[in-house]
Amino acid sequence: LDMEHKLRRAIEQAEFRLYYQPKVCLQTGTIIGMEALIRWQSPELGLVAPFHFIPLLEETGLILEVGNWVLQQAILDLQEWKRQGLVPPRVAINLSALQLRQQHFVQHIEQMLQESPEAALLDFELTESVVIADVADSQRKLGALRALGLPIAIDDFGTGYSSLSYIARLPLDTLKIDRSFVVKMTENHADRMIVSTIITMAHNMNLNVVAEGVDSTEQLALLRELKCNQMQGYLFSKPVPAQDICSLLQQGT
Ligand code: G
Ligand code: G
Ligand code: NA
Ligand code: MN
Repeated sequence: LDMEHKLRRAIEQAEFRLYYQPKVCLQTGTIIGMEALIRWQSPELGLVAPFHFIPLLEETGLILEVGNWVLQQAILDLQEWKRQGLVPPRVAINLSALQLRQQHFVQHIEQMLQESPEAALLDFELTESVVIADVADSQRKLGALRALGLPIAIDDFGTGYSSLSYIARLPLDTLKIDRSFVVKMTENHADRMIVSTIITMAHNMNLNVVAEGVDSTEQLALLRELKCNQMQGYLFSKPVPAQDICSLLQQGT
């Protein structure tokens, strides 16, 4: 079976799983959000990371179907956490270009909000390339999503080739500093300057700023010094299945 057939079968057989990685406030140490990260539990290949299948889902358009599953599953998980008496924080959903470009994407989200109040706890992460591909369309749709109360983050910030003038004009809430800068920040002056500059710029633009891929206490200390707002990374937790989030959320309350 070629990869596309395997992925079509994975959809039919419900082989996708949603993992969650907490985002932590650097001032209080509490969990203030989680990123939903898809995995493929393949009978032949084991647990497959998105890097190996998202590009093909995007090329084939199957990402629309899988993206809808991600949205529905996140809502089901939020409902289950609430049923257990937990107070879940916001769940960030990664959006591919094809998803945002759908004509009725905003209406689809509006409908989800009407059907399940938990949808109000979603927010969205988009890469620079996704929003820059059609600035007018992004401006309209991101504005509409924010008007519905759903925050927007730019993911992997600093790695794209986008014009800052576009980024500055988009309706946004958060910049996520790409892991590649954070990882080298404590050893490399240039990377430290990039991280520091992104944090300052975010604050000047009234945006929240999250450091991705934080995996050492040295990085954490430096990010605190630089007044970064939040961190996400293995230092606090790797991405875990929905049921494993419960103990993390209980510790946090
Ligand atoms: O979990 P991991 O670090 O391997 O994820 C790598 C990347 O895969 C993420 O940064 C994100 O861009 C992408 N990704 C993860 N989950 C999803 C998803 O549900 N939808 C889309 N479109 N991309 C995702
Ligand atoms: O959406 P995005 O591609 O930025 O997803 C973040 C990816 O980075 C996820 O696939 C996640 O598994 C991974 N990740 C998160 N924290 C860390 C970390 O501290 N170290 C490393 N190496 N990877 C991380
Ligand atoms: Na992301
Ligand atoms: Mn990212």
